[in-house]
Amino acid sequence: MEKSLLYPELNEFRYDRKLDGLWDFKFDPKQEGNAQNWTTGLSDAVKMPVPASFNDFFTKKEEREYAGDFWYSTKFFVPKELEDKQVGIRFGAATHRATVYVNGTEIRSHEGGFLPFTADITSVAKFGTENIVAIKINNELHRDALPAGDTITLENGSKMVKPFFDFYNYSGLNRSVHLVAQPKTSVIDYSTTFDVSASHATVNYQVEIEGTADVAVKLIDEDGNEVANAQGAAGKLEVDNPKLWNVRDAHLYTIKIQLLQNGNAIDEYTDEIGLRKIEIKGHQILVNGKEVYLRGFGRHEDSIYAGRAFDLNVERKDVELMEWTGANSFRTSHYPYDEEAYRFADREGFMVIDEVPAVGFKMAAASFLGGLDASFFDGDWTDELQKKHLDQIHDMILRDKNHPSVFAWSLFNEPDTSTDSAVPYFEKVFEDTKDLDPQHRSRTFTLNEDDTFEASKCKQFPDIFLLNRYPGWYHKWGFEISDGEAGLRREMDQWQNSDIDKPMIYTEYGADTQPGLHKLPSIMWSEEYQTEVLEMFGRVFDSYDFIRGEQVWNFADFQTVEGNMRVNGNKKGIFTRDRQPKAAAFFLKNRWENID
Ligand code: CKU
Repeated sequence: MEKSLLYPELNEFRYDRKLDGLWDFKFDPKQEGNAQNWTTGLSDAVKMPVPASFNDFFTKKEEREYAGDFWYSTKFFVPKELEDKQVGIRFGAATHRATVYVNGTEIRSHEGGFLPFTADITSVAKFGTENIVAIKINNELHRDALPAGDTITLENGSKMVKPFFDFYNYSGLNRSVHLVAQPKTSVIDYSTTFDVSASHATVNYQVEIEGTADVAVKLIDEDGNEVANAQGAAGKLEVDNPKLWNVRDAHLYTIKIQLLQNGNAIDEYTDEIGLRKIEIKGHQILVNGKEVYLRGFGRHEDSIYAGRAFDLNVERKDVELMEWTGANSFRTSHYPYDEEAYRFADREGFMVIDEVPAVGFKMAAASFLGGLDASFFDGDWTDELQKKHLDQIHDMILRDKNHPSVFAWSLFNEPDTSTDSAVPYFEKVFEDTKDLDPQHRSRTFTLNEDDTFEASKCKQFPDIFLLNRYPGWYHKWGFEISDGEAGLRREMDQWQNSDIDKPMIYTEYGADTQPGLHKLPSIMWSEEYQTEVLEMFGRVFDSYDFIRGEQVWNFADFQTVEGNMRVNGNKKGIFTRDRQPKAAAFFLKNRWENID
């Protein structure tokens, strides 16, 4: 559980410098790194770009598929000016667990491959000279860890991961590494809530400080004008005629938090926030009192060469393509994304469902990928898993709570909710997380195909229903699709006739499609068939008023484990892995541009 996850910032009081570039890299299959002092640097290392997943750079299969410990190391310079500050190295993501050493001293460990953490190096840093950081990472999968899976040992001694989920276990330093410094008395966190009307907005803020200082807060509009200010660690900023953050029509304000001692500024932190009111009223999702219907995608952080590495170029292209289709939303399936993705979404006015990496909590999903058949929540690993799960929900909310784009927290993807053993686990997760977000956004999770209206024991928990459904693909496929539609309508009728008065968003539906495969009449895997599946779902969505959004699976083709269900990855992309449109992209664009 982190205390502070503010995004790094460079200003008069704070320091931020990326340590990205080519680092030394070495596998440690015999776990000899510590004994051989790899903590002070790696000999016989290969060069590895940061940020990147190591996997796809290699040509040897045992290297690409490597599971176990591996190390990165680099030298870095710490300027003398930082001597009186709190100095740290902030890792955006180390997948999945890591221990950091600086100048040979162990600093800290962290588990959770999709969230940042900072190693405080104040006491070991050498100022005005070169330092060395080494990080030992482990990418194994286990049932008591997020995302869930197994790690097996083959007869030849190689370890291998068996994910219970459908995305490749891309590993390494997947996001930027920053050398950061801030004053010893400094802002470590802040949060905001809003009271909003057309003519006035109140921003209620709260600032957390390390140490003691006076606090002054300013709100600045996009033209650089100060529109409100207040004093104190908690207070209100009053804004007349605010420019509200609206869906696909974003306006941002800069919040500037200043710490003072004896009237002198000693720290400053600025961030961009959006003033908006999100409400869930019956079946409706309202933003600033206006009904919103979500159109968009489940996505992955996935691209060629660097795997799961965050790449601003890829993100820029994805945003362009999402906007071209007329999308207004996406889900960060199946893990929290790089902070830059949310900053971009804030700016562009996307509605984001932010998902924790609680994926693979279902044995049937594992069995689909070649495995097992039992209820996940009957296992003896759930206590340990739940601790990590709660920890990562905490950190995701701490990190992302000030983004106007984030409108809901997805606390699981497709857990097995069909047995009573799931209920106590869900009760605790929902109870323990209810006050983490000062804005009290909706908390939810996606319901798998098997977790129908009748079967799911956990329908009482989410504030919004997220449904993943695959008629037309995993069942009732091809010429049987008309029965698939009939079955889907029967299920939707049950939801409609129930007294559950909440919105429903389809967060997955789709069909694997080989780009360039055309067939008349259609056949599964052809571009024509993908469009027919989406047309079928569109007809169903348009028939039920409680369905308040559609996020197709998936934005782009992405890499998965190899297996007899996948041809070089999951091909349900509306775009190819290199971001070119399949025929379905034009269908969706036409549909979404005509939905209000
Ligand atoms: C998607 C069994 C359904 C699993 N669901 C989750 C997602 O991660 C997968 O990629 C379906 C699919 O295409 O199978």
